[in-house]
Amino acid sequence: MIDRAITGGPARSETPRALRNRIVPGAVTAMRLAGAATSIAACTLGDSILAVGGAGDASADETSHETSHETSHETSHETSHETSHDSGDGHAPRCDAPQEPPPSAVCSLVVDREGRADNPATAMRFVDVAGAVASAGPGDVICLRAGTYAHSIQLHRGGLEGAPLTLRNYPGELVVVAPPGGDGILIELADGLPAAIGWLVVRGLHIRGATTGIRMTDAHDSVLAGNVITESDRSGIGGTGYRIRVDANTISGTGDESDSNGMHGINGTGAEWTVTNNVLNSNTAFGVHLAGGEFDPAVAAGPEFAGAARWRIVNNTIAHNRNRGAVALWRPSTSDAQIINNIFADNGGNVAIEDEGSGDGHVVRGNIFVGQPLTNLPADRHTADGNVDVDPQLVDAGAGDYRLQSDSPAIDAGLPEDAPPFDIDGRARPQGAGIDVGAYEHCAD
Ligand SMILES: [Ca+2]
Repeated sequence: MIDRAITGGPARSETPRALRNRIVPGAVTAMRLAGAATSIAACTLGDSILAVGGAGDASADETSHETSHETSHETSHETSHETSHDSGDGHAPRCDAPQEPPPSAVCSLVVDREGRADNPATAMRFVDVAGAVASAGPGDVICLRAGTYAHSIQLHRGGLEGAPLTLRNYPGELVVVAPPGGDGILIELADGLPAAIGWLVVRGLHIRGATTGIRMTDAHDSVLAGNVITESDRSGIGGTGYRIRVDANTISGTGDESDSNGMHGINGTGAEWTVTNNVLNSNTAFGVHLAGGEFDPAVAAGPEFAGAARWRIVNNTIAHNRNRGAVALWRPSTSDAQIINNIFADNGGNVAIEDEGSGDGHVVRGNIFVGQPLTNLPADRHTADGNVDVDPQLVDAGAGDYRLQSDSPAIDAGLPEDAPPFDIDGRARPQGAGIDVGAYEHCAD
């Protein structure tokens, strides 16, 4: 519900558009609170900067250049970090991860249960998430203030192309979603109906102990970025979707170790997912499970929400998953996967990329793997080159630090085509002489 005491700002209808012109997309991982330094100013996030985050965030339907959460960085919205990091003097971009934009440039709705005094004057304030979702529309950005939200959150309405609806943490704040039961975030138009919902962004949330961390039913053109999902009973991210971009998330500790199936980092059905810059570690089953299936109009809103065709799995680090390998390709309708520039380290199962009766057309290139063979895909169903069996020299994987040591063979060893322009921390790629393999771009500074 709206806290009417604080809604004295601009008329509701003016807010989203006004903000849209100022919003800087992304900056996501900054929310990994840790590394965010002090360079907000350097990023000059002024009114001149981009067209909405939205545009960028909606980019799941766009091309490869915006595979990063910092998307934005797309084309016409240039002004972001690229500029600030490359100061125009021709030097390589600096190592600094980008800073967050100020909340006033991001949030059009704020959920604040405590009545803080520093909420942006232009944002409508709510005391519960459901109230904010019910009032939000295309182009809106709902920011949750710090704290633990001990309930599931359902996004039952979508955005529009170029004007997505965003649910995210208040910039710089730690937001934990920890339902006592049920999914953390549920993206679903209505219960029980095969209906599509689209143009949504979920960003910068920590989701702990949910059934599935983020679950979708027939979602399309949506972005899940910069979230930290731990100890889901089932998968970290799962469901049916089309043109879903899963970028710069950390998903770990899913499932019950006694069950080797169904408890994956990412478990998706539907076409054209882009999975980039994620760290998927210590989950019970696979890191990424491509769950193809046949289209049934009684249960899916369209054929694009069935099968698992044309996924791009690029620059992820998938390690220490317990009972299964890094990636599974399930059923004949899983076809034409591109699996490029990933690190697969010491996962369970027999092979890193497991064929489970998949279709053909898969491309496996430029990956580093250790601890098990790369794949059991038949030669006539995939092409492979540039994959190397070597220890990637991670900083301290046992302690959850999957960055690269300074002598890692993954440094500058990646293939530039299709690599996301930013890494999991929002740092520009490449640093140094080339693209690194895995989720992190090594920084010499
Ligand atoms: Ca590099």
